[in-house]
Amino acid sequence: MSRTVFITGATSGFGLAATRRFVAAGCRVVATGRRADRLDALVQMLGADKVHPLVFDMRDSAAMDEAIASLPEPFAGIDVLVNNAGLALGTAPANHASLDDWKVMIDTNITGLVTLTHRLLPTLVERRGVIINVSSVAGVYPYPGGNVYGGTKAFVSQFSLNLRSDLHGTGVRVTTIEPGMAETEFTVVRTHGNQAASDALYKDANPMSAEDIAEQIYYVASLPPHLNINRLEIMPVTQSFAGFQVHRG
Ligand code: NDP
Ligand code: 8X3
Repeated sequence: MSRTVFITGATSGFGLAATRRFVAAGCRVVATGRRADRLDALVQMLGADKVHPLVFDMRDSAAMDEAIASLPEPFAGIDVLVNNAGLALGTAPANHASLDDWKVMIDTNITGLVTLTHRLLPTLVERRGVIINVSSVAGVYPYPGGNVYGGTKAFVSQFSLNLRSDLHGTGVRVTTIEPGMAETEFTVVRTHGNQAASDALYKDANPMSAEDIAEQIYYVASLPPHLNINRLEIMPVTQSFAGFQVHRG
């Protein structure tokens, strides 16, 4: 597969693993994130002809525009957009949560994602491309402390379905990937840097790995052009559902 894939959040977790997976399959990757040193290391590892780094914050639309405008050939012709950059902040119930945390999640997971999608849609339509949006089971199933994070991911899932409707007839494919528990830097970020809490969460849980999700992203992107997976929900075997809660008294 020789296509150009634009992957947001390529400095860690799913995005990093997906970058490696697509390059292994012969693709070029535009790899984005805020941590320039990590993107530089990716370029060193995989080659400047394979990976083009773009350093920008998803919440800064001017920086995003400038970065996209700077893309050299052949990285400018985007065939696949993987909207992966995102985060959860906090696990407190809504009445104790930080409003600042909520705004960062909304600005990154929603506003950043739709801004980038809007910017790249003309190219994606022209090239009959693929859009893969990384949502979450948290956008499908409620859980205590999921409040705004789950809300942002519900937005991502519904936005994806609506994109499919609007892009009807263009040949552009749109898929939402909705992962459950996967061990990345996600929980360290969610807990504002608490590595011990992250280790405790995943200990003996046999969670999914970044590579597990990268493989699904690659699978979706490499389907024959007449097939569209609308949503792909995936969990580790060790994770399932708990029931409703009832408060008495
Ligand atoms: P990581 O924390 O390992 O990676 C997150 C990536 O997003 C990093 O590359 C980070 O780059 C980037 N990112 C975050 N905020 C910004 C920003 N403001 N601007 C630019 N880039 C940003 O987590 P995951 O790999 O697990 O998460 C990837 C996606 O998967 C997220 O959308 C997450 O919500 C989702 N997800 C994760 C699950 C899990 O259990 N791990 C399950 C379901 C969904 P940098 O910090 O360098 O900017
Ligand atoms: C992250 C998955 O289950 O931790 O999106 O909310 S979960």
